[in-house]
Amino acid sequence: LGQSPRCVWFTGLSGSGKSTIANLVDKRLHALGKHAFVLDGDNVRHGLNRDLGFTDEDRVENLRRVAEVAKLMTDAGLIVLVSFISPFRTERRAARALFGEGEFIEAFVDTPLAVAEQRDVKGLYAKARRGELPHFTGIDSPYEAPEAPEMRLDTAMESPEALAERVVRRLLGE
Ligand code: GGZ
Repeated sequence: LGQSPRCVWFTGLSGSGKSTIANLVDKRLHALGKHAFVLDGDNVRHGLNRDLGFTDEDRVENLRRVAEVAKLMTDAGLIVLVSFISPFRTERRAARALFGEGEFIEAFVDTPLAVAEQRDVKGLYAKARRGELPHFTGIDSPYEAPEAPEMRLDTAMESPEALAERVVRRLLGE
């Protein structure tokens, strides 16, 4: 394949732009002939993790399984782009521990709550504020920001395309 297997672990609030950036990285890698795969709520929470919700306990189990699947995928030689809120430091650290030195890239999609809530593309923040979505991250469930991520992606400063390009360059070792 001529590629180093890696796990890029995107973390950030709902609506921060994780999946947008991960999907752009995926497209760009495919165009370059690299084999990548996006793991996100859409393809994991509806299948493998359909038994899990959004309590702290369920998120911990969600992320444990996602990390194990990501590890299997890198064992198969893929570049895995993981896109989950992953709000807890402990679970992100546990995910990292499955991978070898340099294989795990934590990418903090740093969009402040006020900005994500202002965008509210899916209307989920409004619902959460009305009390219709309990345990919503940033509203009544915590988000622990990474302290030393390999990459900090500031969506207020750069476009999703520019941020995705930075991730691709890092993956290709440029
Ligand atoms: C946070 C929730 C919740 C609650 C449903 N809290 O913007 P989205 O819709 O597409 O992304 C969010 C997604 C978060 O799932 P994750 O698997 O990434 O979370 S975690 O890593 O914490 O396990 C949101 C939707 O699911 N969603 N209810 N209560 N986000």
